[in-house]
Amino acid sequence: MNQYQEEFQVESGQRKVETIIVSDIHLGSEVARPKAVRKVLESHDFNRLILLGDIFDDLNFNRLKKDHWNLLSYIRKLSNPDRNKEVVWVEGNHDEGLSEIMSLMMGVKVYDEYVWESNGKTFLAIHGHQFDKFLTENVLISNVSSYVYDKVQKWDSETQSISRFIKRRSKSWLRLSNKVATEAIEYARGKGADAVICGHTHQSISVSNEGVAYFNTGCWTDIPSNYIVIDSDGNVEIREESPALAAQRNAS
Ligand SMILES: [Mn+2]
Repeated sequence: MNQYQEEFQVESGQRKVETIIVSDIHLGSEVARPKAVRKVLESHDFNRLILLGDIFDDLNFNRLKKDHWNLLSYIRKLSNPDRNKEVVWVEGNHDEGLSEIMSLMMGVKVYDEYVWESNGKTFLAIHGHQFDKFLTENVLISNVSSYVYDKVQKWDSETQSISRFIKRRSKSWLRLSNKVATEAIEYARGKGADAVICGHTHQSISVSNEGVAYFNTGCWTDIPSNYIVIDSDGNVEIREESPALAAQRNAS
């Protein structure tokens, strides 16, 4: 069985997990992939959904297309108390200020950071821009560089090889990714957490340092996109969307 078949089998039946975490969907931007996000959510049976920030790209709701609203309405349905699912929104730097209004509209609780326990382990979810004050303003999220990156991603939408190359080779991106990891681990240690989960850097990685584990969800603007699942034993896994899903990129 090759990797494609394995992934496909997972997709064809719902996978049972305790928690699923997605971040950096950037609804409203040209490179958002709301249909793909919805498909991944639908392929899992979960008790808790954590939207780990930058679900929106900015405050301009006019940029939201039909598919973008569809994802929001799907999330609203998930948060219905009858569904018995906990839906948590952790604010990112792009959706700061928006989350409150969306929480009223969608019945989702909004947090700066969110702590929970699973199988005796303490988990902390925080978007990650808090560990990136200088770089946020000057490199990744600066209007010019994110505008340029956005355009490159759009133009490069067929393979995304150029965007991925830029991300892998960019020294500032690597610095950002490492800085957020290091500071998040220190912050989590101070809070007595065993594991910390961030988004923000768009780079899915996992590292650990002296008993504290760090995981980054990656993002939903690159192909293939990444997300995190945590099972009831507290095992954390960074997953990549299946090739079948990624192949539908043009449709989403
Ligand atoms: Mn961010």
